[in-house]
Amino acid sequence: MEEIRKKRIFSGIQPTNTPHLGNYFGSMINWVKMQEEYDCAYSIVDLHSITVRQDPARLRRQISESYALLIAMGIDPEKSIVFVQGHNPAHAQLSWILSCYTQFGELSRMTQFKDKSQKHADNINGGLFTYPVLMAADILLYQADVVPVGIDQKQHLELTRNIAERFNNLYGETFTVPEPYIVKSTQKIASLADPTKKMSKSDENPNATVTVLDDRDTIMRKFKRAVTDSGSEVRRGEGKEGIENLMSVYGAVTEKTFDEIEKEFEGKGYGDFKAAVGEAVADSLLPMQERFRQIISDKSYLEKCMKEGAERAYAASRRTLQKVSKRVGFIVL
Ligand code: ATP
Ligand code: LTN
Repeated sequence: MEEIRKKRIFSGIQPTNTPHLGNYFGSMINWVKMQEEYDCAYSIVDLHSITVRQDPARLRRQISESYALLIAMGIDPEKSIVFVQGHNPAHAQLSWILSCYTQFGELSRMTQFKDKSQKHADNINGGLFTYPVLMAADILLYQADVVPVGIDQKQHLELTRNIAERFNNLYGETFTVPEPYIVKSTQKIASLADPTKKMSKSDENPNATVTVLDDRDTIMRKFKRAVTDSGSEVRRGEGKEGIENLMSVYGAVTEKTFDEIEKEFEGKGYGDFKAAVGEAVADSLLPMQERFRQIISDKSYLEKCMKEGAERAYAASRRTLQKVSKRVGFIVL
């Protein structure tokens, strides 16, 4: 009997800084859960990160730390393919090919490009512009069915689908057309300093983000200072984006619904609620932080995992690259 192929999951994170609660609850927590049912591949996307200037020594450290964090979060490197994007040259190769099947106009419409070129006006480089094509290559190389991400990546996923469909129409079925997997309640965790903005790794205000490696005191202090409205009731509503954001975080940690949270904090003020969110977050991150410290201090284990991950990633993507190369008319040796 033919074995039924498990669905393939692919996702990535940039090693630009320590992951924050937005990355964790918006996306990475689903990476861990999905391992049970699917064939997963997860990548530290170092090539993407240099679209913004990085300090080399710091970037190297961030790549190792991000990789160690994935394992500490519960991603099993024996079960899933965990690798550093730059360790598999097929990503850059497929990206070049796909860039010839992506229109200038399509890339000009990408909001992340527009945002980042405003933010880094002195360095609007070609990589920043073609960033989404590399992301499409990441996903399509592994024939991914589903891509768990936050809402900010939805537009890039749509472009990926368009590129895949265009290529398939021109050359016959080559790529699986992927679906995004976005969990509504945590699709956009907001900055603690400005609830109208998303929590972002590149935010310069340290009080805007809680990273998954922050200690308990820091977490408590940041939640205490989180910007909310001048009211006092813990509930959703117009002008209460700050409180709603904290409710999303609390809900993600405790698996409680908004209704349950409103009931739990009836008659209590923002101070009590913020302290409860801080405690719950700190408690939930503690086991991961302990595992992280063990893994990051074991350099040979990390290197072994990275090497095996790179080999498995290459093996899993080789056929797609060969197929694409043949279809466009290259000679494959
Ligand atoms: P940067 O600020 O450097 O662009 P980032 O904080 O957006 O980084 P990424 O590495 O680009 O982080 O994203 C990793 C994953 O986390 C993606 O799936 C992204 O959609 C998700 N994500 C990022 N920020 C948030 C957020 N505030 N809420 C929910 N998901 C998020
Ligand atoms: N572009 C994403 C990171 C990323 C990604 C991917 C996510 C690069 N390649 C492939 C999912 C699948 C970001 O900026 N958050």
